[in-house]
Amino acid sequence: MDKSHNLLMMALVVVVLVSGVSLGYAATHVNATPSGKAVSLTLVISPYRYFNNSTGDAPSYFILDNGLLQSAEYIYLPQYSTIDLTIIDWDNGSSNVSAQYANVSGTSNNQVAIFSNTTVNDTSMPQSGQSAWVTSAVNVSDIAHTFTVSGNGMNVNVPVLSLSTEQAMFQTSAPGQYVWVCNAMCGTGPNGAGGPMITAGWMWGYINVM
Ligand SMILES: [Cu+2]
Repeated sequence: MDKSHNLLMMALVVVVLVSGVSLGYAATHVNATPSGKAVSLTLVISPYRYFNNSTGDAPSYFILDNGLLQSAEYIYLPQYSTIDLTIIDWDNGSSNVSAQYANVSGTSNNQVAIFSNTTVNDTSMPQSGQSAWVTSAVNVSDIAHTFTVSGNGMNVNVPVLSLSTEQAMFQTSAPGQYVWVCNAMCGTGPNGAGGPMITAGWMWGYINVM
């Protein structure tokens, strides 16, 4: 191997190392991608998270990160960035929620794309090439949960229907700590406002914008 080949090899090794490191970093930290590129955030709602002895299982948000369900108590996102949000809801119930949360807000075009929901005239399994229902509002009685962020210039509301996968884009604003909540009364007690509704990492948590 002559000198130019050695140099070429070294350059290749450097490129592979650098891209490998950045890929790994981006995959494990949702806050790692520089602003300008959409950052993926996938949330999963499971109805079967053990809460305690008297409640048993209760619905809970999780972050899907690198193939693992992680606590959604803290969601880390980069400042002034486009977030490509996917919510996968395995919960088939619906919950009381005030009518304002039936409207989609703070996402691009104030819209959400809803796939494979059994209450939106789709009784079949999702199929390849099937288009989503893109909408700015849903029927309030179909809502199982919401993903709602409010305050300090970051106002997002995505109503989540039972057994659906939803996708929407939103923008983060300045660095700081924000709060996400589910406004549907999906918890315990007479109004459904207890248990997971008041427990961080279940139906509310923090968004740390870095
Ligand atoms: Cu909820």
